[in-house]
Amino acid sequence: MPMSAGYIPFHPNPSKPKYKPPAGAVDAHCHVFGPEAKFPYAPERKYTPCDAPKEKLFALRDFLGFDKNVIVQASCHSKDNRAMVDALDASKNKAKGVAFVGEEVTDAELKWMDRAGVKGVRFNFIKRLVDSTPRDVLERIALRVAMLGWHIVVYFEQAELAEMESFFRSLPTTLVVDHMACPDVKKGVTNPDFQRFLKFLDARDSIYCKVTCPERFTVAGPPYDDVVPFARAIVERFPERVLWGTDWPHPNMPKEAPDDGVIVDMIPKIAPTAALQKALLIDNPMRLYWS
Ligand code: 0GY
Repeated sequence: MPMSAGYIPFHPNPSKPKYKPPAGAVDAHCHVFGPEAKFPYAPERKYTPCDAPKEKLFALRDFLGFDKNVIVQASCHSKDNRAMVDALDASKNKAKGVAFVGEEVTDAELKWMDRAGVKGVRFNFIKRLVDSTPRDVLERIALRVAMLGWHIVVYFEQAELAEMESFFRSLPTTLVVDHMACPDVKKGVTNPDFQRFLKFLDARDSIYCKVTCPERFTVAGPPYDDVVPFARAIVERFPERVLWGTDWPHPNMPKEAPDDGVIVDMIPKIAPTAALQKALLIDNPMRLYWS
């Protein structure tokens, strides 16, 4: 299958970051796509990406100065988690995973993923990426994965928080919010949606937040300084509950492929001290994914 019209492949030649991550640093949000010949994309997908296989991900990890990855199942593979699990198996314990499942998933499949290093499931509420799943189905999945000690990653937009908040609070596991719940950077950090999101994080200490995807939210473009105040506000207020990731291979970018070296060079702007960087890149992801 050809890529979706207008789909922009990942950057062919990212720059070497000036920032050197501490030894053992984790890229806690990235994906593998295909290769399609071995792991076909799901029939119900909303886009067809370019292949982004595990070998490329591991080479980028080393080039950027990271030690480990958390590989998140993307919607183009839907509930077929084989490409992600294959990458975990090949990683020599340097990658853990987040799966996407339906309630038809069997206990044997959950056990297979658990053994491979899957630590969570993703509930994706972004309408352009997935069809919606009824909440009672999600609740049943949540109970099953809670028994495995997994967590739930939620991908949603801040404007929807008011409507979703009580559902999120009812879930029985640690939550991890993807991409700061997509802040509208034009509105500034004082806008009510972002402030409500901070309160949501405040209310329960078992909610983590990924300070990821500046390339998706920026208006100014690289080096994405307009996103820094949002990420930094979260890192400084919740240092023990933040995660960082590249989001490689950056699916569905509207204009250009981001340079991963530039994204890494944001780290000292959003986490200005060595202690914050250690929490963001090592302590927090190790606690969630490797302990
Ligand atoms: C991301 C974001 C996107 C895609 C997916 O599941 C997905 O296909 O996550 C997106 O297009 O916003 O997490 O990389």
